[in-house]
Amino acid sequence: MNSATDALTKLFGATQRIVFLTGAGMSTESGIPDFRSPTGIYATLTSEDVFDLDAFLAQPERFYALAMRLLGGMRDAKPHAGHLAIAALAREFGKQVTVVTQNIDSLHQDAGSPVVLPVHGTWETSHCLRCNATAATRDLWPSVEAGRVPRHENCGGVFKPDIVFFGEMLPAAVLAEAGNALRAADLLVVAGTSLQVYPAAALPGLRRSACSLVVINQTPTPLDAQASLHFAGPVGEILGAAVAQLRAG
Ligand code: CNA
Repeated sequence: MNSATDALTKLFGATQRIVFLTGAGMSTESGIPDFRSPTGIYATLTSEDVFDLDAFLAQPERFYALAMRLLGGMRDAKPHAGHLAIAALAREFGKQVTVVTQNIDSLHQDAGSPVVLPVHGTWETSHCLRCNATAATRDLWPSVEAGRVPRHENCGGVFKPDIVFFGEMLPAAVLAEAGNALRAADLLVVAGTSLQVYPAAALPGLRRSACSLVVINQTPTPLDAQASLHFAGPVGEILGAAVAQLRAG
Protein backbone atom coordinates (compact mmCIF):
# COMPACT_ATOMS: atom_id res chain seq x y z
CA MET A 1 0.00 0.00 0.00
CA ASN A 2 1.40 3.45 -0.79
CA SER A 3 1.71 6.29 1.69
CA ALA A 4 -1.10 8.38 0.16
CA THR A 5 -3.55 5.49 0.60
CA ASP A 6 -2.27 5.05 4.18
CA ALA A 7 -2.96 8.75 4.80
CA LEU A 8 -6.48 8.46 3.39
CA THR A 9 -7.17 5.41 5.56
CA LYS A 10 -5.99 7.40 8.60
CA LEU A 11 -8.25 10.32 7.67
CA PHE A 12 -11.24 7.98 7.39
CA GLY A 13 -10.37 6.54 10.80
CA ALA A 14 -9.89 9.93 12.46
CA THR A 15 -12.96 11.81 11.14
CA GLN A 16 -16.67 11.35 11.84
CA ARG A 17 -18.65 13.73 9.60
CA ILE A 18 -17.59 12.92 6.07
CA VAL A 19 -18.99 14.45 2.88
CA PHE A 20 -18.32 13.01 -0.57
CA LEU A 21 -18.92 15.32 -3.52
CA THR A 22 -19.01 13.05 -6.56
CA GLY A 23 -19.39 13.51 -10.30
CA ALA A 24 -19.54 11.48 -13.46
CA GLY A 25 -15.98 10.16 -12.96
CA MET A 26 -17.32 8.25 -9.94
CA SER A 27 -19.27 6.02 -12.34
CA THR A 28 -16.88 5.46 -15.26
CA GLU A 29 -15.54 2.28 -13.58
CA SER A 30 -19.15 1.03 -13.66
CA GLY A 31 -19.15 1.52 -17.43
CA ILE A 32 -21.03 4.86 -17.62
CA PRO A 33 -19.10 7.48 -19.63
CA ASP A 34 -18.53 10.93 -18.13
CA PHE A 35 -18.91 14.25 -19.96
CA ARG A 36 -15.45 15.74 -20.24
CA SER A 37 -12.87 12.90 -20.44
CA PRO A 38 -11.32 12.17 -23.87
CA THR A 39 -13.67 9.14 -24.05
CA GLY A 40 -16.56 11.13 -22.54
CA ILE A 41 -19.94 11.97 -24.00
CA TYR A 42 -18.99 15.41 -25.33
CA ALA A 43 -15.97 14.08 -27.22
CA THR A 44 -17.64 10.98 -28.65
CA LEU A 45 -21.35 11.46 -29.06
CA THR A 46 -22.84 14.86 -28.60
CA SER A 47 -22.37 18.41 -27.46
CA GLU A 48 -23.26 20.20 -24.26
CA ASP A 49 -26.43 21.78 -25.73
CA VAL A 50 -28.30 18.47 -25.91
CA PHE A 51 -28.69 18.77 -22.12
CA ASP A 52 -29.94 22.36 -22.42
CA LEU A 53 -33.56 22.97 -21.38
CA ASP A 54 -34.46 25.26 -24.30
CA ALA A 55 -32.95 22.80 -26.77
CA PHE A 56 -34.98 19.97 -25.19
CA LEU A 57 -38.21 21.96 -25.34
CA ALA A 58 -37.57 22.89 -28.99
CA GLN A 59 -36.42 19.44 -30.15
CA PRO A 60 -37.10 16.66 -27.63
CA GLU A 61 -36.56 14.07 -30.38
CA ARG A 62 -32.90 15.15 -30.60
CA PHE A 63 -32.39 14.52 -26.89
CA TYR A 64 -34.12 11.17 -26.98
CA ALA A 65 -32.27 10.01 -30.11
CA LEU A 66 -28.82 10.91 -28.79
CA ALA A 67 -28.63 11.27 -25.06
CA MET A 68 -31.17 8.71 -23.93
CA ARG A 69 -29.38 6.05 -25.97
CA LEU A 70 -26.43 6.75 -23.75
CA LEU A 71 -28.30 7.09 -20.51
CA GLY A 72 -29.83 3.71 -21.36
CA GLY A 73 -26.47 2.20 -20.37
CA MET A 74 -27.35 3.18 -16.80
CA ARG A 75 -30.10 0.60 -16.69
CA ASP A 76 -27.68 -2.27 -16.25
CA ALA A 77 -24.79 -0.53 -14.43
CA LYS A 78 -23.76 -1.85 -11.01
CA PRO A 79 -21.96 -0.04 -8.15
CA HIS A 80 -18.19 -0.66 -8.04
CA ALA A 81 -15.72 -0.96 -5.14
CA GLY A 82 -15.68 2.82 -4.62
CA HIS A 83 -19.47 3.15 -4.25
CA LEU A 84 -19.42 0.18 -1.87
CA ALA A 85 -16.52 1.64 0.14
CA ILE A 86 -18.43 4.91 0.71
CA ALA A 87 -21.51 2.96 1.84
CA ALA A 88 -19.33 0.84 4.16
CA LEU A 89 -17.97 3.93 5.92
CA ALA A 90 -21.51 4.70 7.07
CA ARG A 91 -22.91 1.20 7.56
CA GLU A 92 -19.89 -0.71 8.84
CA PHE A 93 -17.80 1.99 10.50
CA GLY A 94 -20.60 4.20 11.85
CA LYS A 95 -19.39 7.37 10.13
CA GLN A 96 -21.87 10.16 9.47
CA VAL A 97 -21.55 10.14 5.69
CA THR A 98 -23.37 12.46 3.30
CA VAL A 99 -22.97 11.79 -0.41
CA VAL A 100 -23.62 14.91 -2.47
CA THR A 101 -23.68 13.67 -6.04
CA GLN A 102 -24.01 15.32 -9.43
CA ASN A 103 -24.74 11.88 -10.85
CA ILE A 104 -28.16 10.86 -12.00
CA ASP A 105 -27.47 7.12 -12.06
CA SER A 106 -28.48 6.06 -8.50
CA LEU A 107 -25.35 3.92 -8.03
CA HIS A 108 -24.64 5.42 -4.59
CA GLN A 109 -28.18 4.53 -3.52
CA ASP A 110 -27.84 1.03 -5.04
CA ALA A 111 -24.59 0.54 -3.09
CA GLY A 112 -26.47 1.23 0.17
CA SER A 113 -25.29 4.72 1.14
CA PRO A 114 -27.95 5.91 3.59
CA VAL A 115 -27.77 9.67 2.85
CA VAL A 116 -27.48 10.58 -0.83
CA LEU A 117 -28.28 14.09 -2.08
CA PRO A 118 -28.64 14.03 -5.89
CA VAL A 119 -28.21 17.73 -6.66
CA HIS A 120 -28.75 17.18 -10.41
CA GLY A 121 -31.83 14.98 -9.98
CA THR A 122 -32.33 11.40 -11.10
CA TRP A 123 -33.02 9.60 -14.32
CA GLU A 124 -35.22 7.02 -12.51
CA THR A 125 -38.39 9.11 -12.90
CA SER A 126 -39.81 11.43 -15.56
CA HIS A 127 -42.56 14.06 -15.63
CA CYS A 128 -45.09 14.99 -18.28
CA LEU A 129 -44.42 18.61 -19.22
CA ARG A 130 -48.15 19.24 -19.84
CA CYS A 131 -50.05 17.58 -16.95
CA ASN A 132 -47.12 16.90 -14.56
CA ALA A 133 -47.88 13.15 -14.30
CA THR A 134 -44.95 11.05 -13.06
CA ALA A 135 -43.65 7.92 -14.79
CA ALA A 136 -40.83 5.47 -14.14
CA THR A 137 -38.34 6.25 -16.91
CA ARG A 138 -37.91 2.49 -17.48
CA ASP A 139 -41.56 2.29 -18.53
CA LEU A 140 -40.93 4.90 -21.23
CA TRP A 141 -38.10 2.89 -22.69
CA PRO A 142 -40.06 0.92 -25.30
CA SER A 143 -41.13 4.22 -26.91
CA VAL A 144 -37.59 5.59 -26.87
CA GLU A 145 -36.17 2.37 -28.30
CA ALA A 146 -38.79 2.49 -31.05
CA GLY A 147 -37.47 5.94 -31.97
CA ARG A 148 -40.41 7.89 -30.53
CA VAL A 149 -40.49 10.78 -28.07
CA PRO A 150 -42.32 9.38 -25.00
CA ARG A 151 -45.65 11.15 -24.46
CA HIS A 152 -48.35 10.89 -21.81
CA GLU A 153 -51.09 8.61 -23.09
CA ASN A 154 -53.93 10.87 -21.90
CA CYS A 155 -52.79 14.43 -22.56
CA GLY A 156 -50.10 13.84 -25.22
CA GLY A 157 -47.53 15.92 -23.32
CA VAL A 158 -43.81 15.14 -23.68
CA PHE A 159 -42.09 13.31 -20.81
CA LYS A 160 -38.83 14.79 -19.53
CA PRO A 161 -36.52 12.83 -17.21
CA ASP A 162 -36.17 14.37 -13.74
CA ILE A 163 -32.55 15.34 -14.34
CA VAL A 164 -31.49 18.95 -14.02
CA PHE A 165 -30.76 20.39 -17.46
CA PHE A 166 -28.54 23.38 -18.11
CA GLY A 167 -30.92 26.32 -17.71
CA GLU A 168 -32.87 24.71 -14.84
CA MET A 169 -32.68 25.45 -11.12
CA LEU A 170 -31.22 22.81 -8.83
CA PRO A 171 -33.67 21.35 -6.29
CA ALA A 172 -33.50 23.98 -3.52
CA ALA A 173 -34.12 21.67 -0.54
CA VAL A 174 -31.48 19.18 -1.69
CA LEU A 175 -28.97 21.97 -2.26
CA ALA A 176 -29.67 23.45 1.20
CA GLU A 177 -29.16 20.06 2.84
CA ALA A 178 -25.89 19.66 0.94
CA GLY A 179 -24.76 23.08 2.19
CA ASN A 180 -25.55 22.12 5.79
CA ALA A 181 -23.56 18.88 5.49
CA LEU A 182 -20.61 20.75 3.97
CA ARG A 183 -20.59 23.36 6.76
CA ALA A 184 -20.52 20.61 9.42
CA ALA A 185 -17.99 18.29 7.76
CA ASP A 186 -14.67 17.17 9.25
CA LEU A 187 -13.59 15.68 5.93
CA LEU A 188 -14.60 16.47 2.35
CA VAL A 189 -13.68 14.03 -0.42
CA VAL A 190 -14.18 15.42 -3.92
CA ALA A 191 -14.21 12.48 -6.34
CA GLY A 192 -14.62 12.11 -10.10
CA THR A 193 -15.70 15.62 -10.98
CA SER A 194 -14.05 18.23 -13.18
CA LEU A 195 -15.73 20.95 -11.04
CA GLN A 196 -16.80 22.82 -14.18
CA VAL A 197 -20.55 22.87 -13.45
CA TYR A 198 -22.01 25.44 -11.04
CA PRO A 199 -23.46 25.75 -8.45
CA ALA A 200 -22.27 22.23 -7.48
CA ALA A 201 -18.65 23.28 -8.06
CA ALA A 202 -19.03 26.04 -5.44
CA LEU A 203 -20.13 23.65 -2.66
CA PRO A 204 -16.57 22.86 -1.43
CA GLY A 205 -16.21 26.59 -0.64
CA LEU A 206 -18.74 26.13 2.18
CA ARG A 207 -16.48 23.84 4.21
CA ARG A 208 -14.92 25.02 7.50
CA SER A 209 -11.23 25.84 7.57
CA ALA A 210 -10.78 22.86 9.92
CA CYS A 211 -12.29 20.47 7.36
CA SER A 212 -9.71 18.27 5.61
CA LEU A 213 -9.94 18.15 1.82
CA VAL A 214 -9.12 15.16 -0.40
CA VAL A 215 -9.36 15.27 -4.20
CA ILE A 216 -9.51 12.07 -6.26
CA ASN A 217 -9.70 12.88 -9.96
CA GLN A 218 -7.85 11.60 -12.98
CA THR A 219 -7.34 15.08 -14.45
CA PRO A 220 -6.54 18.39 -12.68
CA THR A 221 -9.28 20.30 -10.85
CA PRO A 222 -9.35 23.88 -9.51
CA LEU A 223 -9.21 22.47 -5.94
CA ASP A 224 -6.04 20.39 -6.25
CA ALA A 225 -3.77 23.03 -4.72
CA GLN A 226 -6.01 23.30 -1.63
CA ALA A 227 -6.15 19.54 -0.97
CA SER A 228 -4.19 17.92 1.83
CA LEU A 229 -4.29 14.71 -0.21
CA HIS A 230 -4.57 14.49 -3.98
CA PHE A 231 -4.91 11.33 -6.09
CA ALA A 232 -4.82 11.41 -9.92
CA GLY A 233 -6.04 7.82 -10.27
CA PRO A 234 -9.16 5.66 -10.48
CA VAL A 235 -11.55 6.50 -7.65
CA GLY A 236 -12.97 2.97 -7.33
CA GLU A 237 -9.56 1.43 -6.74
CA ILE A 238 -8.41 4.19 -4.39
CA LEU A 239 -11.48 4.26 -2.15
CA GLY A 240 -11.77 0.47 -2.25
CA ALA A 241 -8.14 0.09 -1.13
CA ALA A 242 -8.39 2.69 1.67
CA VAL A 243 -11.55 1.19 3.17
CA ALA A 244 -10.17 -2.37 2.84
CA GLN A 245 -7.15 -1.15 4.80
CA LEU A 246 -9.40 0.43 7.43
CA ARG A 247 -11.22 -2.91 7.73
CA ALA A 248 -7.95 -4.77 8.14
CA GLY A 249 -7.10 -2.42 11.03
P1 CNA B 1 -17.19 15.70 -15.94
O1 CNA B 1 -17.09 17.15 -16.23
O2 CNA B 1 -17.32 14.75 -17.10
O3 CNA B 1 -15.90 15.31 -15.08
C1 CNA B 1 -15.60 13.99 -14.73
C2 CNA B 1 -14.20 13.97 -14.15
O4 CNA B 1 -13.95 12.67 -13.64
C3 CNA B 1 -13.10 14.27 -15.16
O5 CNA B 1 -12.31 15.33 -14.68
C4 CNA B 1 -12.30 12.96 -15.27
O6 CNA B 1 -10.90 13.18 -15.37
C5 CNA B 1 -12.63 12.28 -13.95
N1 CNA B 1 -12.65 10.83 -14.00
C6 CNA B 1 -13.19 10.02 -14.96
N2 CNA B 1 -13.11 8.72 -14.59
C7 CNA B 1 -12.49 8.71 -13.38
C8 CNA B 1 -12.11 7.69 -12.48
N3 CNA B 1 -12.36 6.39 -12.74
N4 CNA B 1 -11.49 8.03 -11.32
C9 CNA B 1 -11.21 9.33 -11.03
N5 CNA B 1 -11.55 10.35 -11.86
C10 CNA B 1 -12.19 10.04 -13.01
O7 CNA B 1 -18.39 15.37 -14.97
P2 CNA B 1 -18.93 16.21 -13.73
O8 CNA B 1 -19.69 15.26 -12.90
O9 CNA B 1 -17.88 17.03 -13.12
O10 CNA B 1 -19.94 17.20 -14.48
C11 CNA B 1 -21.13 17.36 -13.99
C12 CNA B 1 -22.24 16.77 -14.89
C13 CNA B 1 -21.96 15.43 -15.52
C14 CNA B 1 -23.40 16.50 -14.02
O11 CNA B 1 -24.45 17.33 -14.44
C15 CNA B 1 -23.80 15.04 -14.22
O12 CNA B 1 -25.18 14.90 -14.16
C16 CNA B 1 -23.29 14.70 -15.54
N6 CNA B 1 -23.12 13.25 -15.86
C17 CNA B 1 -23.51 12.29 -14.98
C18 CNA B 1 -23.31 10.95 -15.29
C19 CNA B 1 -23.75 9.90 -14.29
O13 CNA B 1 -24.76 10.08 -13.60
N7 CNA B 1 -23.00 8.80 -14.15
C20 CNA B 1 -22.72 10.58 -16.49
C21 CNA B 1 -22.34 11.61 -17.39
C22 CNA B 1 -22.54 12.94 -17.05
